[in-house]
Amino acid sequence: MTRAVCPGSFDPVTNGHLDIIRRAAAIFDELVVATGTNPSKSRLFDPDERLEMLREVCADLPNVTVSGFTGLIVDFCREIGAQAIVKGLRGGNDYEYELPMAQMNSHLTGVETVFLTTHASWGYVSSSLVKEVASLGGDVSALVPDTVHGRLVERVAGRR
Ligand code: COD
Repeated sequence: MTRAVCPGSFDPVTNGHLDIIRRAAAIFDELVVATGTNPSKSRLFDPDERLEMLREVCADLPNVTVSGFTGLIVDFCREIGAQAIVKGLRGGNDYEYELPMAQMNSHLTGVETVFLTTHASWGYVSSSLVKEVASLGGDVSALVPDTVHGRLVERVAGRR
């Protein structure tokens, strides 16, 4: 049985993330979507809210579970017996950022990183840009799942 982890901040989960999750779920027997915290990024939703949104949008995927993690992603993979980490690539910047992490994770425990290229529709979508546009009143409804859009609009309105 193959088990993989799809880690990210998911602050919030976008249609780009969800596309990667769905495609990875079609490849591996089990997929664990794992929310961590990236200290270099500012946070809009707290960890429990991010988990709740992920659970809502992954509810129709029977081989996907959602979990939080702290510490090293390789330790989480070892803890749950995952053989691979799945990441999405939108372009050269993602590759430059992800390559050393994949190599470091391989060095630490031998875990493989599998890269899926973004779908053409979502290559420009990031959580950071979605948050920025929404906070300035722009329409991001086509870029995030409906349930996320509702929460996002509410959250940024509360901060204006
Ligand atoms: N299309 C395709 N892929 C996408 C899209 C899109 N539109 N948007 C994002 N992605 C991909 C990203 O490239 C990334 O692979 C993944 O989705 C998650 O993205 P984010 O932005 O939600 O998450 P990050 O990059 O902030 O998450 C970073 C982690 C928390 C996963 C990382 O920091 C981590 O592993 N931390 C644990 C500590 C650790 O082990 N550190 C040592 C690493 S060597």
